[in-house]
Parts: sequence; structure tokens; C-alpha cells
Amino acid sequence: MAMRRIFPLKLPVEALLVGGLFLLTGFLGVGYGARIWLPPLASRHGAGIDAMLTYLLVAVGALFLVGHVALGVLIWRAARQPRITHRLATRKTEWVLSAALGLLMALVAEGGVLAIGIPVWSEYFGAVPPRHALLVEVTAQQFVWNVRYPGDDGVFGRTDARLIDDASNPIGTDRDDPAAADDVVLQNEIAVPVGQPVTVRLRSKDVIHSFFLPHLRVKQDAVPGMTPEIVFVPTRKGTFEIACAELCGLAHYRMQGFLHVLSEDEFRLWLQEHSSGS
Ligand SMILES: [Cu+2]
Repeated sequence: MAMRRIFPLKLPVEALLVGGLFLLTGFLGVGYGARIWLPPLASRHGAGIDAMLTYLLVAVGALFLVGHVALGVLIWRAARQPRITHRLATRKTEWVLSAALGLLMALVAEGGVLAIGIPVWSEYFGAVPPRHALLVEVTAQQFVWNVRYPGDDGVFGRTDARLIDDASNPIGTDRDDPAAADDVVLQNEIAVPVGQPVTVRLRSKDVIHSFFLPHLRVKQDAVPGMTPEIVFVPTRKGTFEIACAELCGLAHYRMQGFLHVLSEDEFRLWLQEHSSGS
């Protein structure tokens, strides 16, 4: 009779150990993850990305938990029986139940992400960048971020790969082009005014890099031959790291720059100071 008891009061040692190990791993994992969570937010669209990540974690975490508790209970109950005596449901019910649960999970996880994410996507890859957006061109190379502002005329000068000289002309600016005269070219430093839209146009000279601003929830691949543009609005002043999120070569780890988010006046002054030097 004892074999037929579904939940015996006395737990086997193995069950306690395995169960305890799983619980401990779960708690330690969540505790550690919570401590190294995302850096403090500094952009407008980033709030949507954070909401999406939080939703995904909670929704999928809850589904995972419910699924595993159900699985554990079923295994526990079945293990108490000496042999399989009957099916719990008909084959048709199993199919329907499996399909319905699968659909429900997809709907909860993906539906929520799409509902929160689509507005963020359209803001981030904004179909038409706002007219007053500051345009900055970033050309990635092993292992530097080349930054260019178009200057007062708002037009970038022509570039030509044949004119590239890593020391004196890193992006191959054609100095015969009048539009190039006021371009400001810098390395690893970008400044932008706070609260205003910024368009970053990405290029790459060699391999695939990934322009990553963790605090601003900005990450976009820079692919040779393509010029993707992203739009974001910095929401607070400060200096934030620019990292490369694509393993792009042996010195990938030191491909680091800084984004300075300044007030409007500070930004104008900064750009003026750096124009004279370029
Ligand atoms: Cu890189």
C-alpha cells in the first residue's frame, strides 16, 4: 500500500539533494543577475527596451516555473506507481492540449514583446529622422571609432577609400571637396546635446563592428558597405562608454570611446574647440 501513496511524508535523500541543488542554483542565479543588471538608463527609447526585457523575463520566467512545477509533480506521482496503468488523456486531448499550451506560451512571450517592442523599434530606426536631429557619422575600424561632424554647412565632405591614411586621414576625406573644409573628424570622442534627437550614421572600414552604448540601450552593427542610421534621444548629462559589441579582432577589447552628453551651450563650445584642432 505504501507504494501507492502519491506524496509520502518522508522524502528520499536524493530528492532533497537534487531539489535543493536546483533551488540554490535558481536563487543564486537570480541574485547574481539582479546585481549586475543594466546600467542606469540615459535615453528616451531605452525605457521601452527595459520594459520589454523586464516583461520577457517575468513572463517567460513564470512560464518556466509553472512548466517545471507541473513536470515535477507529474514525475513525482508517476514514480510512485509500479507500472503504467492508464493514459491520463486520449491522444486527441494530448494533441489539443499541447497545441493550445504552445500557442498560449508563444502569445504570452512573443505577443507581449511585439506589443511593447514595435513602438520602440520605429522610434529607434525612425523611418524619417527628425529635421533638427544632430547628424554624426561614426566609421568603425580595428580598433578605433572615427567620428565626423558635418560642420556648419551640414554636409559631409566626399570620402574616397584610396585617400585613407591611418595617421593623417583615417576616413579618406577628399580635401578638394569644399563641403569637407568644415568637417570635424575625431577619434573615440562624441559629444551630443542632452534632450535632442541624435542620428548616428554607421560605417565600417574593415570588418563588422557593433556600436554599443550600454547606458543608452543603443546597439547596432557597423557593416562594411552599409550605412545604417539609428536615432536616439539622450536624457541625462554625463560621460558614457562606447563599446564594440562584436568580436572584431585581437585588440577588440580596447576598442573603446566616450559619449559626452552636454548642455546645448557646452556642446556648442565643445564642437568649436574640437573644430579648430581637426
Ligand atoms: Cu570592433
